Amino acid sequence: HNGITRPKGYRVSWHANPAVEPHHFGQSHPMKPWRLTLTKQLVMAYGMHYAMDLYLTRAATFEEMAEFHKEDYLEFLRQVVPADMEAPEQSDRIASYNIGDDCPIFDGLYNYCSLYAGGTIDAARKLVNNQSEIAINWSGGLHHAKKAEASGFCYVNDIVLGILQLLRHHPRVMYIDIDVHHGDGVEQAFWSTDRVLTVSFHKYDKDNFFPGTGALDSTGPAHPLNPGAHHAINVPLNDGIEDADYLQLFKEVVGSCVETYRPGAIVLQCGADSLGCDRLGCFNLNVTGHGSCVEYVKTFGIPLLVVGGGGYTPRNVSRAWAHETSILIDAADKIDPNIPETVAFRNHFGPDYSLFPPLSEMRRIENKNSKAYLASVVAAVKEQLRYMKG
Ligand code: V1S
Ligand code: CA
Ligand code: ZN
Repeated sequence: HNGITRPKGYRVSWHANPAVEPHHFGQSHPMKPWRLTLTKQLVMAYGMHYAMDLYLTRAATFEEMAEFHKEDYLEFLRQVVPADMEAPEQSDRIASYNIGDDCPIFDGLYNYCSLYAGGTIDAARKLVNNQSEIAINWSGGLHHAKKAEASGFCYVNDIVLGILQLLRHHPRVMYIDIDVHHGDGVEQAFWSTDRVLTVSFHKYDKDNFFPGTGALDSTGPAHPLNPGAHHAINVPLNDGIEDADYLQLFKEVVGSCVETYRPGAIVLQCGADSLGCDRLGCFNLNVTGHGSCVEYVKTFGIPLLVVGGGGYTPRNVSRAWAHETSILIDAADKIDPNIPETVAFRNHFGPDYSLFPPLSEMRRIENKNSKAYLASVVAAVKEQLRYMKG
């Protein structure tokens, strides 16, 4: 391998189960668990696995998932099969759990959900037990799932389950979400507690972009009896934001939040659909710009749980998550930007075979975020943080 070794002074654990990877959402569905295979192949071709503790994750148990989800919903996920989509006697339940085109029933659905959830729960427990300072589960990050409802390709909310583990030891946990979509499921789960501060950066268009929530002034129900008031931070953005503006905004918002809130642990959702050229996204971030956010969060030296999320152009998802793995093990400077000859599925990375192709040049979307707009968002967040101090 290429000289990546361990002495870092902190431990990074990698939590994965290859049994997640072969699940299929269906022909035309954009979510491809196979992107995890591609990510792992890149990480291994660079030798990054030598610098982490590798854990084969178990499936979360029914009881573990029931710490957030309703039992009748989990029971449904456990027994439903694709043929039930045609069964008239099942149609009411299927509709009530929001199963459909976005969240289809596919073979092995419960296995898929319990494996990615088990990964995030295991990763959180590693941090809590002081056996790791940074724990990574790229198969997790499914931020839209609700207590008794699937949403936006998410069935079980592994992030909520991971945060619940962290809350057993840490009085305050901060959640940061750089997926292009609003992290509505996590926000809603902790809507009425001051023990979790949620911060989501996302494209916001109430009527034309999923899920249509996450406005700047949506900060938690402002009732005097709600301790969670002001503990949801939303950074709504328009199409086409570029690396430099995004990073500056990210540092100002996240920096002020960490300073004010002083979390004991941070959960970072690294949805890669905020990259340029994403099949569903509309931002212009490069792999380096996306990675700089991860690097900045790492500088706080606070126990860190890193999860995946969206990302619909698999070659770029795997580039971003491999690069971010190298940042987390402090080896980004030892990585050759030319993708190794030895990587499996190397054809996916042509014609450039670079870890950092200039995504924003390839399909540039007009930047609709003025400097004045971004400055006004930062000002509003800082004003919100003043309320939070109490
Ligand atoms: N944007 C988008 C999009 N595309 C699809 C889709 C396309 C083809 C299919 F065969 C199935 C689904 N669905 C959507 C969005 C959901 C985006 C979820 C993002 C998830 C995440 O990255 O944040 C985390 C993993 N759904 C919609 O826009 C809803 C509809 C309104 C339009 C699409 N149809 C299929 C359902 C209703
Ligand atoms: Ca987001
Ligand atoms: Zn997304």
